[in-house]
Amino acid sequence: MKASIPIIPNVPAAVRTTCPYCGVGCGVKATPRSAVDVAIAGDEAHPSNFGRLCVKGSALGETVGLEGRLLSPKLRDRTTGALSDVSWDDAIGTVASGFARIIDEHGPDAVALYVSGQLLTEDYYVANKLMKGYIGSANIDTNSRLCMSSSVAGHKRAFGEDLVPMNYEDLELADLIVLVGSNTAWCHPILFQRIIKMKEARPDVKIVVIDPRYTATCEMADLHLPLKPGSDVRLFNGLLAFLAEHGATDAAFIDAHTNGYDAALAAAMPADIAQLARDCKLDAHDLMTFYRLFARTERVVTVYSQGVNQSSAGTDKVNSIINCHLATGRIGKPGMGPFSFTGQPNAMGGREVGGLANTLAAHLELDDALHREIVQTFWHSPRIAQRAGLKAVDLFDAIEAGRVKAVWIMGTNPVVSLPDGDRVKRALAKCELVVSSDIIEKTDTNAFADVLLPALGWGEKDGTVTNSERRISRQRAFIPAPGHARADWHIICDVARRMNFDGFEFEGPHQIFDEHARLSAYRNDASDGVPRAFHIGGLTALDRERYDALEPVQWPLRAKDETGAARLFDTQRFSHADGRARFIATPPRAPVNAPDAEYPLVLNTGRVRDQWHTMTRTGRSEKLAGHISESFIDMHPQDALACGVREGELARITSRWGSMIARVQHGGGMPRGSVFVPIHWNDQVASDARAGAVVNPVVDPVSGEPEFKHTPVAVEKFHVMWHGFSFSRDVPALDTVTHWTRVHGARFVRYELAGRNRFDAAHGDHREWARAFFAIDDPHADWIEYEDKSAGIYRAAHVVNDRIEHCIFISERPDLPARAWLASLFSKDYLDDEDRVSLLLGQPVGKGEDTGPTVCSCFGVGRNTICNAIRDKNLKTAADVTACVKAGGNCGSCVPELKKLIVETEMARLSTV
Ligand SMILES: Nc1nc2c(c(=O)[nH]1)N[C@H]1C(S)=C(S)[C@@H](COP(=O)(O)OP(=O)(O)OC[C@H]3O[C@@H](n4cnc5c(=O)[nH]c(N)nc54)[C@H](O)[C@@H]3O)O[C@H]1N2
Ligand SMILES: Nc1nc2c(c(=O)[nH]1)N[C@H]1C(S)=C(S)[C@@H](COP(=O)(O)OP(=O)(O)OC[C@H]3O[C@@H](n4cnc5c(=O)[nH]c(N)nc54)[C@H](O)[C@@H]3O)O[C@H]1N2
Ligand code: SF4
Ligand SMILES: [Mo]
Repeated sequence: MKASIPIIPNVPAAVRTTCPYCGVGCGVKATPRSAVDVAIAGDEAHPSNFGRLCVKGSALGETVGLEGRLLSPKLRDRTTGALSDVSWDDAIGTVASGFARIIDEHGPDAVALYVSGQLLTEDYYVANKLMKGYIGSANIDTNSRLCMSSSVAGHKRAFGEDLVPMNYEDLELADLIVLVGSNTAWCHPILFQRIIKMKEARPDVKIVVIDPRYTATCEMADLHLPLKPGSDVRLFNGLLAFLAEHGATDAAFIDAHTNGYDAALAAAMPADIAQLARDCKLDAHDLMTFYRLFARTERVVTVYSQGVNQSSAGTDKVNSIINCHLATGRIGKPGMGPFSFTGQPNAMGGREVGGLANTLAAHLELDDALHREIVQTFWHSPRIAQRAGLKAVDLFDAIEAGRVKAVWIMGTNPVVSLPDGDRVKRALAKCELVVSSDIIEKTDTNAFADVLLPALGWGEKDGTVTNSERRISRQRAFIPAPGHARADWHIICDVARRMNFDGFEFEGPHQIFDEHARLSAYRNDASDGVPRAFHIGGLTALDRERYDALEPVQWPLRAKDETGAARLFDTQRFSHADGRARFIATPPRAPVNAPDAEYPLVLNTGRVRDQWHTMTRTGRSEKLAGHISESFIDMHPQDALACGVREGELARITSRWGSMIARVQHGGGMPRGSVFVPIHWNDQVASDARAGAVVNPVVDPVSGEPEFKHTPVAVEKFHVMWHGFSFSRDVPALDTVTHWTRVHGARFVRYELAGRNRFDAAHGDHREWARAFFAIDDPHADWIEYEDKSAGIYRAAHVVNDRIEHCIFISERPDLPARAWLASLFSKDYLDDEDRVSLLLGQPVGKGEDTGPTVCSCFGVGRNTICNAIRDKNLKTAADVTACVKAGGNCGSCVPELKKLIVETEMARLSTV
């Protein structure tokens, strides 16, 4: 019988807050049991998720610990490179005087802020105010440039303002959902589940996925169009021409509410369908099926994400999609419209405050004198930036060229996330003053910082975020501020005040939010200002208490008695001065860099299910590490053959800009000619796996968004003589290892290892090498060891007082044993005889079969367990699998993978009968 859990008196109440990861913006209930132990549940009352959380959200409790946190301000000694703790006073003084000196000597454009869609709206608002209204430069850009800027530019061209007209409910009201360049199943999991649920209730609803890869999202699709990378504009131009030709357009809507239709149609060039299909590398029949479906279905939602935005034709891709909705008048009504899914939790909030280098604040524009006058008058600021600042990629070029001499980076990790990442390193190394506000001390970017400022993290800070459907939600603090960390808005205001700027006397985020809300309403009409849809006048004058109690609410919300608009454009009035939307002519362009003989493959980069960006938070969860624990290069088996690499081996991927190393795999549904690499692994967690180092720095000419999905590359075998892995309680000495990846465990750290030289020759006495590797002093330690020199196998476990402390497995072949049972030994207080025999044999004895890599992270169910159950119990549906082995029964993120395993197991069965 299990021991009963002691009941803690005065259990604290759950705090209702918002998930800090994706733009779905799910409500979370957090119940702190101690400063580092928090129970997490979905908030049933939140209208984005109604109580559900995906696997990353569910694992939030594992990421609030203080390990690795930056807890006090630090300055770097430039000669020794050493960091030392300093007081806040010194740190703020160093930043303020450094910025002031450079501004004095070189003008305001010699300094810059590089901020993030993960800042809260209040942080973002004051950063933008400081730069544009007080320093007087627009050199503030954000990682949203890498993320949604093509959508911003596309919306502004079409609608006259950056507006997402939609509502999540529209996904449930649609009869056709087109997902373009969006791996919704992995990147917006809760919206994907809402779509699945709806499809279960209404099986006639059709789902079309347009993505070169066969992703987890495709498991639910009626039709997958694996288009040639970069050919989306052709595909949607073809659709526009088809709609026109087949009388499926809404002439009355086009006449009354739009401009530019004829020019857009002419540029769409009614193409010969067979030729069009060849240009998009699609089956002509499939293409026609999609066109007919779109033409005949009134309620269509077209969702788009990074396969659209992150392209040298990103803005045109966006407009080619919007053109089809305008042509059919399918916008502003329930269940239809173009829907840009935002990536980061506060991508939208950043756009509201105008955090991009070419926008102002409150949806006002930098390049218009009246707009500038409105903002400057409202701020009473000494100056206002007169022209657009440098966009992210240009900004780092200017840093490298020495034109920008000081940069303050907040809440983003550009060494990992910008394209041509090695150039970003060179730029930061040359920069006179690099300041970084982060929650984590050791990041690839912080390695270049002169000043480190400790920010409060999720759970510790207060403010608001806006999700993909314009819904503003509160993030609320539920654990005390650790160490000397301060809220981002607080740090920014401290620096601004030290620079002698007024206008930064805020007592709390509620006052900043109030100013932001008042600016949205200020001169927001044609009489003495500029009318704009972004208006949250109804949220002004909230005192701390009412701000704290703010319920999730959608904008616009012009007056206090309003409830917020579910949908925009319901009056068919757009934000251009004449009230009409614009068709934009989008003549197709090929991606800037095409594959050639030297770099014959196209590199596509993106996300995996259980990691968030540069892994500073999700990388700390053992549960999340189980799904995919190493970076990989996904490619078609025939391409692999042509490159001389095999599944499971290490390969190097090289472009004209840089290279990285990862393990080859075939499971990701890659078409011929493309390879896919995840964006997450970086120098903190792997020796050489930064995808950004390989990516070309080409940008979209309108939005400045990088072409992350299309870099010509070559793949070659990365020769190693041995493979291995180690488990230890501390970080081992990695200098004798050629390639490594760190995998986080709650009670251990695991390294996947590989070496270039023959293990025997290079490492002499194996025990001595292992002792040095783990820095074990005790020469009389208890070792369990096995060695087979002829087969190049070495296994050793170091045991202290019967407890395992370290172990290492080396082999000349990549046929190493499963890791899960070894990990479980690190939770034991002593090893029994069976464990010791298992360690010697290199496989678990009497422990049952290896469960395989984790598929269901919530219940820790492995692939082998699932496949065995499918085969032995003849399971046919994901629900059968859940009933049998629990997988998929909590957050549901793995349901698409369960479906895939059912098909694969059935195929394997058929091939053996
Ligand atoms: N698990 C997880 N979820 C996340 C994040 C995370 O880090 N991890 N990050 C969040 C953020 S900030 C963002 S921006 C979103 C991104 O969410 P998504 O955009 O869904 O994610 P990506 O994996 O970047 O890319 C989407 C798809 O675009 C496809 N693609 C590549 N080239 C083309 C093309 O030319 N045309 C088309 N049609 N498709 C193409 C890729 O194959 C890929 O499957 O995810 C958010 N959610
Ligand atoms: N190759 C390739 N590159 C890409 C993409 C791609 O698809 N392919 N996608 C791009 C996209 S869409 C995005 S959004 C970016 C994301 O890229 P980044 O923004 O660089 O990635 P994150 O890991 O989210 O970085 C957030 C940083 O902020 C810190 N942090 C967390 N909370 C706080 C806080 O409250 N305050 C402060 N000050 N810091 C905090 C974290 O520790 C971390 O260092 O990557 C882009 N880069
Ligand atoms: S879908 Fe997942 S990651 Fe995105 S907000 Fe919801 S719980 Fe967080
Ligand atoms: Mo993003």
